[in-house]
Amino acid sequence: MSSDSTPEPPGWQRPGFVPLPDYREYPPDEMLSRARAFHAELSRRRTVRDFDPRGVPREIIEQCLLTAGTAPSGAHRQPWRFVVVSDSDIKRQIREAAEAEEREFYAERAPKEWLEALAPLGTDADKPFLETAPYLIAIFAERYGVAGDGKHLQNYYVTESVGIATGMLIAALHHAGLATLTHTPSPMGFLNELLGRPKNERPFLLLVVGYPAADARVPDLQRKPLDDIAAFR
Ligand code: IYR
Repeated sequence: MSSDSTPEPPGWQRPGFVPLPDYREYPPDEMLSRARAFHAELSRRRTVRDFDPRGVPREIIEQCLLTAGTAPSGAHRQPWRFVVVSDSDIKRQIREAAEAEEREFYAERAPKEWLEALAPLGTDADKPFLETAPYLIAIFAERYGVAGDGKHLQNYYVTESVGIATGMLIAALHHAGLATLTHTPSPMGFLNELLGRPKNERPFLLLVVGYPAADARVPDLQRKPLDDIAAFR
């Protein structure tokens, strides 16, 4: 590409086209049983707030991150960045910073209506799981890329792309047999500082990952039936 054209990410090469690799078509009855089995599998996922301190082999996390990285993204810019924290010092610092924000949230910032909406979940400003769980995955959204010559490179549909990748990560971790908690201390700019991330990366959420505590309890929630979440026209 000539130098006056739009900047491209380092190492970027315009891809050629190839025949769709490895698509698998199943007979409709098999599709239905696969769809049912996948729903049954993901139905068992519950957000957990009490974690066991047992460690989890890093390779499992790496595999799940590779799955997250298969998400579609705007212009295939893959604007997700995952920072996996297992170091207990860094976890403690994250807990301290998150709890400072949360104390303000629960005591001052949160409107009454929001606190009422949260009441059934039993959450409060104490976040011991940020130290108990073996892994915190800080997910960042790369707002723009930086080309080799330092020029900013526009990313597209960043929030959508990172949201999709995060959903796939949660599904992958669940499928592997791990529990997760999507935690969104707000604001969470402290993550850039503690994890040394550049300013083109916006903290998206903090995923807490590990085994559930043996005595973990979860609210007895119901999921909306199909008619409430979907329409066919
Ligand atoms: N970030 C706070 C509050 C909170 C907000 C929502 I929306 C939740 O679904 C759960 C918690 C906290 O983590 O406690």
